[in-house]
Amino acid sequence: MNTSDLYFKRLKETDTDVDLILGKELNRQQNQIELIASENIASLSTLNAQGSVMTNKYAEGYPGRRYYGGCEFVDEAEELALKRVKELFNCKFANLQPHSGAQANQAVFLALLQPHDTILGMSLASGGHLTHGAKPNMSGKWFNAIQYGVKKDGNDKDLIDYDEVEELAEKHRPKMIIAGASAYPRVIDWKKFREIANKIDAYLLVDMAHYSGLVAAKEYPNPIDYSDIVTSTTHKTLRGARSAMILTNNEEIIKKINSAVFPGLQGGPLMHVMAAKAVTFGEALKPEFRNYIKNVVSNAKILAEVLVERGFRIVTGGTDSHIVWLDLSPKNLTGDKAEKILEEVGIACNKNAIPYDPNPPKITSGLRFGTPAATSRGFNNEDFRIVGNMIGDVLDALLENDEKQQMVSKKIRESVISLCSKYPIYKEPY
Ligand code: DSN
Repeated sequence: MNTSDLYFKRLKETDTDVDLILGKELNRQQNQIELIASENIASLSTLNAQGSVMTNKYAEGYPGRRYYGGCEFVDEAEELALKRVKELFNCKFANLQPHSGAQANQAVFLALLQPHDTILGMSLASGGHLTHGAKPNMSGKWFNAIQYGVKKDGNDKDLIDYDEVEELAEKHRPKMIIAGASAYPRVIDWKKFREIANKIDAYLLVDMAHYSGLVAAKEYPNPIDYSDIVTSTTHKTLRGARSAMILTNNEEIIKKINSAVFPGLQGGPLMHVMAAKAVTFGEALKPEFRNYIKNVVSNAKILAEVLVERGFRIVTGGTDSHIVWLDLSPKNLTGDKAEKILEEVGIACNKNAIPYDPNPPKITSGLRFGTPAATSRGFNNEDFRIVGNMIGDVLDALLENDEKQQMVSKKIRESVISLCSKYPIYKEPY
């Protein structure tokens, strides 16, 4: 494939440096198997909208209430995106202006909390997210952040410890409980979280960033009826524009959220991204999206199955989603080494701590895999069986001598390129 032909002709003519960099990135995406659970491949229509004339427009404010003239068409884009997202997630109100998931969560904090309030979220070490109260993040610095985790052993090993959530909630009486995660592959019991929040009269924020595509496809429970606020990115399983959203059914809360997003936290919304989000939601409303998500989940189940056959342990024992959380400790391997060797053969993933990991976060004993991106380009169950065995071969070779290891890596690199060539990430220029 001549990669630079896939870019706008003008860029190729006017800035060969950037065109070259973009071409290299396209080649990387084409020739690597992308297993980073938070990444996906946006459609050409999304890329068109996100690279459109709406990048030129300032539109501080909300549709019909802007601080600039000339907003009639960006208003149309935002209204359309709002209409579609409400239909998709069956909710009454939405704010689509946050630029990222972290900013969406910050806007919720600004709207509903005061500095030093107590919040209760899942710890990073148990598969939670940085913005749910981790120490280095604003959520952990500005609030009294208490963290819950997963069970250490027993039949429920690795599953969210709802008893602990309840005990911590009753002890610390947080103003907000946060549910949602970054590595947790199982269905989260939103109703249980609601019951706990009700006991102490706390807000319940659900950050469904990882699961929102599955929710849209009705393959994962919709948290909207159980939570006060739902946040999400729009580019993970939802496969769309790189951005975020806030949803609620509560009119008083949306008023506070709207003021918190603008003028509280942000200035001009990115209206080209708004147009692209309208495209994203339109695509997710189509029946084909549901089939896509079913394939994402069944591919993840196959990947987990093969990795177990190859002697690894899967954290939580399996998956209900797009995530496969691998425990490397049965083979005495570490996440940093495994991530690096997989990248060398063209398989992209990320090292990830496992619950109660004895290794520090920069090393870890685990890897996180996800199936959304490879499924978008067409990988099926059989392909994921092959991918699982490739991972097994490469990681097993780490236990062999250098010569054997290099031989296996070379062979797998060739197989990765050959598999990738069957599935172009974009089939036509944009
Ligand atoms: N960085 C994202 C992830 O990989 O899950 C979450 O923000």
